[in-house]
Amino acid sequence: AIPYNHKEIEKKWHEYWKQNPVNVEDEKKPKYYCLDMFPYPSGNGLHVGHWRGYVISDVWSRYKMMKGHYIIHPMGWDAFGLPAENYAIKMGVHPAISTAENVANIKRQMDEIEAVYDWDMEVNTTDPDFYKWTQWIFVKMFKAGLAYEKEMPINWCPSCKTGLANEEVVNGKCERCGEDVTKKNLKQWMLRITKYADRLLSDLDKLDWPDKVKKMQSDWIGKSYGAEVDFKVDGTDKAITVYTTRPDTLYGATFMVLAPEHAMAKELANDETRKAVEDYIFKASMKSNVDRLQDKEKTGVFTGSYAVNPMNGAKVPIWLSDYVLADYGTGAIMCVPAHDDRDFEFATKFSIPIIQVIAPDGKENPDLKEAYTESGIVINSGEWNGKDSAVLKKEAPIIIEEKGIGKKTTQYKLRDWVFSRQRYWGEPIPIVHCEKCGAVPVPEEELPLLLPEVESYQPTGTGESPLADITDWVNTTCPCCGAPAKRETNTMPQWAGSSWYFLRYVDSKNNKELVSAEKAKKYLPVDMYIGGVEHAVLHLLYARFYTKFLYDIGVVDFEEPFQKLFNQGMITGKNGIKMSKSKGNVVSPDDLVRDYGCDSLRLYELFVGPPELDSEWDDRGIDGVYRFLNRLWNLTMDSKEKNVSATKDMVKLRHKMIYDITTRLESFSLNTVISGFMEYNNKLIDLAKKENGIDKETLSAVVLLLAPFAPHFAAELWEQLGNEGSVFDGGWPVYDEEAMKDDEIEIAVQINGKTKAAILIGIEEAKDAVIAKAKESVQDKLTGNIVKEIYVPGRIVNIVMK
Ligand code: ANZ
Ligand code: ZN
Repeated sequence: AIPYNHKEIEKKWHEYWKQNPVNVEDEKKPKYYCLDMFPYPSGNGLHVGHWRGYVISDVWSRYKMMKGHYIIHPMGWDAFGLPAENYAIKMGVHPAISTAENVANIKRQMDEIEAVYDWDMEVNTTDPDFYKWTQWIFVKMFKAGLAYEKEMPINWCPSCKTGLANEEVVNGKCERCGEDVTKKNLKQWMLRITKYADRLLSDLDKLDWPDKVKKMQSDWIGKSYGAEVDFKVDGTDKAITVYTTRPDTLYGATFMVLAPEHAMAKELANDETRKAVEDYIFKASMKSNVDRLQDKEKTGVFTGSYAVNPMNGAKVPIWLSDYVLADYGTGAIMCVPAHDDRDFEFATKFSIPIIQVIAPDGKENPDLKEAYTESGIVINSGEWNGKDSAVLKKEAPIIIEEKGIGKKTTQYKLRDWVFSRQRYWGEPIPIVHCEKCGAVPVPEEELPLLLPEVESYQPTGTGESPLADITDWVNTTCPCCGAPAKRETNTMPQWAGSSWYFLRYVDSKNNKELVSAEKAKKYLPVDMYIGGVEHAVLHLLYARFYTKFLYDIGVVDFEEPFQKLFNQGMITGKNGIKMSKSKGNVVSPDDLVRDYGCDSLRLYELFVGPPELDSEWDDRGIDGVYRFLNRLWNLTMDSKEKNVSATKDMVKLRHKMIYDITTRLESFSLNTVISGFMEYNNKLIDLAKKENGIDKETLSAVVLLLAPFAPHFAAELWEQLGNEGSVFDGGWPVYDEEAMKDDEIEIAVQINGKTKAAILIGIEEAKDAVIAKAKESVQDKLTGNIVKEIYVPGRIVNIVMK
């Protein structure tokens, strides 16, 4: 028989499928949209880690295709952003040129994966025909009041020389380069994502996503209930409003703290405290939010003023401290040191009284060593004494509202999205600044507003984008009144294009609309989205926000872009170290494809470990899957010549295999699918030895099941077995539960409760016959008087002897 020759077979089918695509649209077929997170076209090309996600999504697409769907499976390029710009700065090559080169190279590498991408749908976020619509969405948001300008201290990366969104600051460091993030006061374009906070939170319930990711999003949105309470400033007619989630502790408020940026901070100072107060405010302005929250030792300054606790009239000192953030709640808090850790620390350091108002047993602890943050019985709180604090926590906001000293509130952690970047390689923000008309959007029919050519891409570091130097471009006229005006010179963040690209694939050449209503209805939304978990908050939150906005303005008729989400784990080098060029541990797929073939590499990408977990790459492991393909090949070719008919055992094995592979695949346990193939292959080989071969129908079933995983191999064997048409039109095999059933089972034979033997019985065999068989199997041990014979059907026979 002919040996398995991966080179010839893969070449043959690769060329054949170029002419005869397997995934063709058919009005009768339901669509299934399986999306990969599109890559950034970096100059380093693809390594075996990148292959993993693409193989997983291709296997899933081909499986759905064989189940009768027309597959939307597109690919494109997320090509704006810092790496291309940094490369341009270093090499003096325009980012558009290096990007195009990288795209061509990666596309060639992707061709090796043999994924069923529809390249007619391809998009590139830096293509003016694409970013025209990125800008259009911004203009629509501006008109809807969702894009606005605001001067405020924002996160600033001194190394990337640009402002960052809160989502891009991870543990106080720049998500991109790892540099410590500082603050800079800049006029920014902001997107009012907070207006969508409630919908972004409640719609998570509709999604078939990993719980971990949903939790990350809901934590980030961070909805909490509480109250705003007004404290009068003693000796004035002014009040300071605090935000609290613990109004049940109001009687325990022994001081108040304002953020140093609070509007009233300075006026609370008196001649004695003024100098210290102003110094403190200045120092705080130099720190980032994360530093402020993580600082070990609390700092603060007493303003010299007092506030009046509205519940009991007590006068409490007003302090400033940077552990209170200006842009959360009201920027002012009432402090309850007995029940809040930070307040406890602060009160201890500055010798402020601590009053306990909740106790687990209702008894005050005169020697409190730390804050008690649990619920309990209310004490030291006038008319509230004796209540359950958990109940009071819910009642207090209503009581506060009735007393007219405040109101109940809902609060979110989510902040508006800082949307401008002071960098070159991004979509220009389509706004013109006119002295008379203010910020005016570029008319929709004039989009795209092209990114002009520049001499120098270098970020200026001053907070202005390199575009600011191109006077010809900057100077324009106001679309509104015609007077001389200036263009906005900031660009959009890298996330702008990726927030909506998945909508464009299905109508990528439409120059009149972002996507036609007809195509949107027919092909969208995405049924399955596959990519890395690192995007859990950033990209996935932004994309959900954009989709909801486009729903609101009638572009699409669904509110959630991605029905199902799968996050694959990373492929790492030895010892779990991330694969990267700088670590020198990158494994290139090219040699492996040459030596073992695309099919073997696809199988090994899945076999290497559970797809949702990080897995260590070991080149030697690919041998195992290669050997498996060879053995299956030889079995098929041998059996084909012998042409045996199916025995009962073959039929049973066939249905068990279909059942096992399908259920494992459905639950995304892709590594156990591959090990399952290997186990069944061994069983088939054993059976073939006994029966002189395996029947064609069973072998064809193996080939069908294997087709999504090893497409060339399966297509070739499908043909070799003499089947008609394409293996991908063969339909997904179905199992018959009756045919799977074993007709014999093994049960234990016990004497006085101790197992002595095992016997095979028919599943429907009668009790008497089973007991007779059992006795026969232990005949030599039946030396006494049998007093009882017990049969637990399908399990054991127990013979009781005296
Ligand atoms: C009194 C109190 C007593 C509080 C107590 C907590 C425990 P979340 O759940 O995160 O919303 N807080 C309010 N605004 C703040 C700001 N701008 N910066 C720093 N802290 C602020 O937390 C809300 C709680 O955090 C509020 O409830 C407030 O302290 C504090 F035993 O008020 B609490
Ligand atoms: Zn104007």
